[in-house]
Amino acid sequence: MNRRPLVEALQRRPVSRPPLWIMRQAGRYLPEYRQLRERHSFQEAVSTPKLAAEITLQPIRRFGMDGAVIFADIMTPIEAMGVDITFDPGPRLRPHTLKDVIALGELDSDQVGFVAETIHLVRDAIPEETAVIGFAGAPITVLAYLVEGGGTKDFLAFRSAVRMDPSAAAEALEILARATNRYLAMQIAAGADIVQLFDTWMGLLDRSTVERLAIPAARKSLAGLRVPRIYFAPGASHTLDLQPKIGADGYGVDWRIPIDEAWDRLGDVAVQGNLDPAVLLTDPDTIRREVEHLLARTAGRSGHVVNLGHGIDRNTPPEHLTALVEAVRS
Ligand code: 1CP
Repeated sequence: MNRRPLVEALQRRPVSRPPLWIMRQAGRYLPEYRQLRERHSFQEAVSTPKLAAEITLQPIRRFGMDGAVIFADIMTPIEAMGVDITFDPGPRLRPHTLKDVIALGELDSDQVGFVAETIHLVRDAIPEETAVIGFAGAPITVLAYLVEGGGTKDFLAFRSAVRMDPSAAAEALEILARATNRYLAMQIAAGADIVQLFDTWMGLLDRSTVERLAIPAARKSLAGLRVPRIYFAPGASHTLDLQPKIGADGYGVDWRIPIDEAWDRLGDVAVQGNLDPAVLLTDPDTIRREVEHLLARTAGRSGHVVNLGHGIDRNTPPEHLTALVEAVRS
């Protein structure tokens, strides 16, 4: 018996209204987050369960979303595997060869025990009907950061490394997929009701590489996990027909193509997202109009989760998110 609307929607069961959460809902657009970050570094906040839980709860208190996404980063398990990482504001690390990545070995779940502890604290503090959302980075996206040593414009070093030695890339992805699967299983054991795999940079790749490398790695990351699983790759409309091979329950879509068209390409699955984050930089009237358009395009389909087509922009006025939540619920 699970009465959490977000879980029900991802299982494509009837819900009275589409559930809603927002990618990056815990973070820099909230004054209470910025205030806490004046006293604590990003990594201190992530690795201290009381602080991470407090940040996770901030948007829930203000807006009452249907899901609370645990405050951590896609590179958190990689740090736990012994890689030195700093954040400025994105991850910065020594550039790794594919061989270096293969040598990382296994993730020891005890090294990310603070994430489990954060999940316990969040579960105890949120309403019964609110879902706890666990997450991880997809192997190809995490590999992109490892090879580049941080975020770059086009990830050319990563793309050329994959072109040069696809079999070493496959081996590195195998290592990362195993760690990701173990990390997500640990979050589910701690109480995560759903999990999302973020594949932010998959869309940089050609279809053939996606099919041969990115999709099998994402599939292995989600295999055997017994809660609803969402896969999200922005900028990847050219791969929507391939993505169902990952075997997720729901798929996030960005704002570049209409949600009903994306849904038709994905097939018989739940679908999340599609609102342009730029909409939240406009005004309440525009936000209401865009929400009406979105809901009109998904009317009659089961398994719709309202969300943005990528993370919320840090310059978003919090009142605009209130307008979005009210528009969805009215
Ligand atoms: O205070 C700060 O300056 C830290 C900024 C920040 C935050 C709030 C970073 C560094 N990570 C996070 C938290 C985070 N990251 C969450 C949990 C909070 C929530 O969603 O509410 C999640 C799910 C992520 C996931 C993440 N990290 C992704 C995938 C999602 C996406 O936006 O595409 C990616 C690509 C990252 C890498 C990363 N970490 C941080 C930044 C600023 C970035 C991206 C920029 C870069 O590539 O340099």
